[in-house]
Amino acid sequence: MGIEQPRASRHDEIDAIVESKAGGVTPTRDDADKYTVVGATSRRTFSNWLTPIEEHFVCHRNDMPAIDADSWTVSLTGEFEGALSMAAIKHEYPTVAVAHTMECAGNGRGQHRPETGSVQWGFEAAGTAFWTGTPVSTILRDHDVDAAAGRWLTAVGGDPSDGDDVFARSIPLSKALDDCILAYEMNGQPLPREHGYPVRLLVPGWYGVNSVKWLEELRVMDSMVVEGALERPGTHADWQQRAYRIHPRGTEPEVHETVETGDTWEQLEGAVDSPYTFDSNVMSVIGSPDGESPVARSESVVEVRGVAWAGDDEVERIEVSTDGGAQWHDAELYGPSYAGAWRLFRYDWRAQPGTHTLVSRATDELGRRQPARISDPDDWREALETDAFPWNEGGYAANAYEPNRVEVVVRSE
Ligand SMILES: Nc1nc2c(c(=O)[nH]1)N[C@H]1C(S)=C(S)[C@@H](COP(=O)(O)O)O[C@H]1N2
Ligand SMILES: [Mo]
Repeated sequence: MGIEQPRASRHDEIDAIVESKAGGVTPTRDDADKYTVVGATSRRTFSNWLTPIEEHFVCHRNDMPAIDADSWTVSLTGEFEGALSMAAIKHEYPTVAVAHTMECAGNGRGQHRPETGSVQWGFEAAGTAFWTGTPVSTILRDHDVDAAAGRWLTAVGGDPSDGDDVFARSIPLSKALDDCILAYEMNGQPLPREHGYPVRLLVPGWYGVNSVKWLEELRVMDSMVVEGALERPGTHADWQQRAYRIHPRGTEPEVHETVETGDTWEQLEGAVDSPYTFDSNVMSVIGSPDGESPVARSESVVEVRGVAWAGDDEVERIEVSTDGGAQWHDAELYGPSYAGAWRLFRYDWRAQPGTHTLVSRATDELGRRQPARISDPDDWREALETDAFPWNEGGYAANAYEPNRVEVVVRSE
């Protein structure tokens, strides 16, 4: 199967992206040699609300398609029919912009012990951008799609696989109607090729994998994508039903046609076995101080600054510890507040000379707090009750705070 094979061409692609992004991103380790993966070079990316394109991570599996936007169409299939040209997408519908914190579902995978294989991300696979495009809801209304409860929207990417797998992802139609867009600009620039030019689905607050790049087809169905669901050759359900599922070691996720909740954490708490990676789990990263160089004590009060997000839920509380998690202090959330995008936080730290371990932990509006660590592989069942995120075979959706700690040296002068 395609998604298991190494891909030699990825190195050239990564080099070109690193060059175009002027060093704001750095390749991430992928021993299996499959993915085009670059992440934020510096922790400082997480001390700003807006992530410049140059610092925004990239993640995909196949070679980027070379698309002629003038002749590109997005076909509408299943419960509706038609094809949208780029001109139609841009000019026949309202233009909106949404803020979205894109986080790879594999962010934090590299913190699993033992390692889980695949891309060893730390915390660098996250970024917040403004995405400009057309609301999916207006397109669906224009095509008289019956928004019956329980339906699904499947998005198919135009990236050519070196195997026979099709890159297809499904989201509940209710989410698509709520706030999803077909995005053709990122931070006011035409969508860069590596981010999905000329158009991608953008699913605010949900893990990056749901935001299908190089969008080629939108399909409305009564079920999410399963094998044989699409009218095209190849395997259809690898990316929805097999990869990007959260499950213990040695288990095969069961295929579901539908699930009752798109909330990843609710699934983890038992609503669905082998949860799907839909909305992002509550998470935070300190951006500054970055631990790269000592902090001068003469600054006396050091502002600890970072970002916190909770998928399409709100961040309610953010705490900072300067002693590795023994004592916690409430920090302040401030700055822009958009559904689906992270918040800035700050904490005034009266720093004493010495070496300190800084950590942050966020709690969302539903009372879910980042766990301290990732569990041992065999502790799947009791993980969440013991302040641990369940080690899972694919290394998905990890949001533990201890692995993201930063060691900061404070000089005495
Ligand atoms: N067509 C297509 N879309 C895709 C992917 C892909 O491999 N093919 N990768 C997904 C994954 S895993 C992530 S994390 C996001 C990353 O988006 P970015 O590269 O713009 O940051 O794109 C998603 N969309
Ligand atoms: Mo991803």
